[in-house]
Amino acid sequence: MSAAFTDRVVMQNRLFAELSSMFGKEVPLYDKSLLVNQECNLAVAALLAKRHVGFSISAEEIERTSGERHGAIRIGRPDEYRWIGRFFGCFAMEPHNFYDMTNVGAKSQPIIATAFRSRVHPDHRVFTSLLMTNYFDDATKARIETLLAGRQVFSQRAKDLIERCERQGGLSPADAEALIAEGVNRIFKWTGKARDHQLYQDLSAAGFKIAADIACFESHHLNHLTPNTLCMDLYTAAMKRCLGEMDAKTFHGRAHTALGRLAGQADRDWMCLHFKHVSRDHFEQFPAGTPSAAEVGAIVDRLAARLSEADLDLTKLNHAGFKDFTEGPAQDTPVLLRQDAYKALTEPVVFTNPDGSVVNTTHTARFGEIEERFYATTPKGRDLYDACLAAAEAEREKDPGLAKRDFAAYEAAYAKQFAPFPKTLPALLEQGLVYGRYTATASGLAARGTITTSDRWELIAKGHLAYEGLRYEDFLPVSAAGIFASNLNQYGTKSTAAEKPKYTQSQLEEILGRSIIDTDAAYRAMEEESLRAAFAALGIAPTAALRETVSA
Ligand code: OOG
Ligand code: NI
Repeated sequence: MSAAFTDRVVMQNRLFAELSSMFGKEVPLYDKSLLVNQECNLAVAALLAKRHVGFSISAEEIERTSGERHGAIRIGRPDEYRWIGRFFGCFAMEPHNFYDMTNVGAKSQPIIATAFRSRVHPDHRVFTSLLMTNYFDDATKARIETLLAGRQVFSQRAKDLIERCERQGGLSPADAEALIAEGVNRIFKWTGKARDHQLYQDLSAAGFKIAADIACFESHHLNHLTPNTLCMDLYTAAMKRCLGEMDAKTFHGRAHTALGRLAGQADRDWMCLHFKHVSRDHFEQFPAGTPSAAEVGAIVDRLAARLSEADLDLTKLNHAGFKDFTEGPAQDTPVLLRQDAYKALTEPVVFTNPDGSVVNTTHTARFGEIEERFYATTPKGRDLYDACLAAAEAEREKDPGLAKRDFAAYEAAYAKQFAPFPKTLPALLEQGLVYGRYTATASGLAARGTITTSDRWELIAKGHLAYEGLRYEDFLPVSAAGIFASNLNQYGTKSTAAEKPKYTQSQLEEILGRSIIDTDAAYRAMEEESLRAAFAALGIAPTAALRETVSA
């Protein structure tokens, strides 16, 4: 019976492919940004071929690795939120982590959220916000809720398909396509139609553009889709160049710096992190090389020439420029994730008012993000990250214009605050700052019975144990807040309720009707499980060894 059902991961890939094509049609700049990303990733691949002599990656793999990693939607009503959770459940995407955006200091928004993704080896995720109407004074709350009460984002057909999937344990290929079509043609579709212009204006004027974006529209329109870059600094420079914000000489300098740094950073650990679908054994085949300055220069020249072709002249497309700086860790610190974006576009919208009158106006919400993912931190690593980030942001606040005026100085000042972090995977693992996955090697298995140590690092040094870093698959609330702030062109908001409510994970779980997965525990379990299995394979007594070895 179950053989007749479409594999949920296949469904997930199909959903994202359809969303990408929908969003590309809706937003021409997005489609072009995908192309710019692909060209940058090709340039990175050319560099990697020099760094790992003989390494190559097919055009198809480049396209796959340049594809969408996440999207974001914003929901208005709790009952809609539960339907969305059930919708993603059909695609094996489950809620991971609770993000309280009402509680990120000056950048706060009236939002709580979770992200839907697969548990293991996730390729895609959707950051899903819920507007908290009790963040507002009673009168505003009532206006928002009244307007939201009148909309029907999920069709009866979509609900039937979700219920069928839950009942049967899967969907037939035809039903799976039908559910994807519901997503693309209705649930996540941009309609350009909105309601109640007065409420929209009042919310926007009070600083609650995000609430206006949620309350006044007819669908959970996709707010952004985020492809994956292999080199954040190269991509951001390329986009600024194509958007007309950076001259040719500056681009050359930036691209050269970015690729030169990458040549230093892109060891085998980096390769495993960035090409998750390729095994470490594959990379072991290629001897390490050192790309010369001339070789890097040639790659930059080729990319620069490609970017200056007419089809990548983005200056004439509707755009609002690129963000001034990248969110997340400094470029030399491979933890968590780095994110950047072109800013939200101003797009035409038609409002229909309660009295039937029509207003033709514009709305600014949809933007174009990019991400690069690194290692998942342990609580100790996360605390260090939070401290470094706070220091780096405080440094930035002292001279907010520096990034635009003197980018190299800005970068150096930012990186300085992340100096406490080691920059390589073995050092990060050894200090217990990131999570790893361990496997017994062939020579370790051959030595079974003669192994006397249970020390992880000794086993690695002897070649008995291999390691890799776990990639961070989740989100960062402070980065998200920075992206909200930049795109809304508004800093944070303050609650206008008589007393600012407290929001909890269990509240969101109640809305979803299920528990939210705590990803720290999940990463930890993956690390422990890998060690347990590796030690068992090596014939090392697991309990005593694990007690000593697993990072606390
Ligand atoms: C969501 C912002 C959060 C991210 O990458 O951190 C996010 C939104 O703008 O609705 O997508
Ligand atoms: Ni995002």
